[in-house]
Amino acid sequence: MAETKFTIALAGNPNSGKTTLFNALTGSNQYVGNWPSVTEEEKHGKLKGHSDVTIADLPGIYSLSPYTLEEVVAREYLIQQRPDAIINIVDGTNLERNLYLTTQLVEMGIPVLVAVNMMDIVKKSGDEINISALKKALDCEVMEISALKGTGVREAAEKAVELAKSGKKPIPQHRFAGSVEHALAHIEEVAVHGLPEEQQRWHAIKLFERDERVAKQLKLTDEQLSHIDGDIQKCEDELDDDAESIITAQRYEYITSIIDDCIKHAKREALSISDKIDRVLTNRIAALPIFIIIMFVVYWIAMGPLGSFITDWMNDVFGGRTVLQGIQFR
Ligand code: BGO
Repeated sequence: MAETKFTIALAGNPNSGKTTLFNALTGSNQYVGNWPSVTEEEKHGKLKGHSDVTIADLPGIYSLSPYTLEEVVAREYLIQQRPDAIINIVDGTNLERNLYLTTQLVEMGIPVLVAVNMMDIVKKSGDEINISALKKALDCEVMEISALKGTGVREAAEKAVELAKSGKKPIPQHRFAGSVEHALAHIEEVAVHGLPEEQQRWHAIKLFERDERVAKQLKLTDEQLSHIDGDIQKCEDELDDDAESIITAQRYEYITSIIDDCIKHAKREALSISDKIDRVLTNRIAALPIFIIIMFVVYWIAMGPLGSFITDWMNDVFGGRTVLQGIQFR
């Protein structure tokens, strides 16, 4: 009997450490080609110790919108090929930016393991990432790794294999604000109810964002399109923004709440003396009174007995009188 094959896609932002992780997972066991119809490099490799598991290295991307070649290639692969699991590598030193892609990947109905990379740097800085809180907030597996040092990589790979082989099709749990959910529910009913349940939400969100590629792929009728447009328009009027911006803003609100709950930043080094002085002198309320006091002290010194003494001394020592007389005789 032929062995069942599994595929795990590796997705992440540029510079998140994807290449380093791909090399650590596959060793020299890789082959390189081009993605269909484009010259974008396609890399695959067998997972070390698992001859039945292939790792597909997707292009580095920030989101799954249809605007760049890399994003189109990555999302077409995820929609059409539907890998058995996704390892989403995120840069732990820059979680806020990296989680934007994560929130979209977990909507695809494919099991996701978030590998929080660069943990060697995070730990050195004293910051703390609460992995179990992150797991709960994202509703997917989360593990910490350092692709460069090799720590946690094997454990993360084994967990991803377990997810891939489980055959589970996760139903996305995160919800947007009420009026968006209302529109999404209508869109699901009108346009995507024929798709497998776990794929409906991602497609409905893309249709809400007026993603033309997805509308074309689903071969929607004019009647369906105008029905959907009515739902989107209603929501846009209510929230006074365009649909794509509504989704983006609400994703960032969600990410901000995750960051607040899951990251504890270390107290940064004590301020230097000059920083402390700057803080007082440039304080919004205290700065003007301090300036007036300093000017008064300068005036008092210049005009009082101390001022006269200093002026006399300057004249005697540096010949001020001679200089002044010289000027008068000219
Ligand atoms: C350079 N920890 C640390 N400290 N660094 C890591 C880790 C980690 O866990 N993982 C990756 N890096 P890519 P993409 C570099 O190349 O895999 C580093 O774009 C340098 N190069 O070593 O390329 C990794 O594929 C000179 O750093 O990411 C690499 O996703 C000086 O993160 C960078 C400093 O990794 C990006 C770093 C000439």
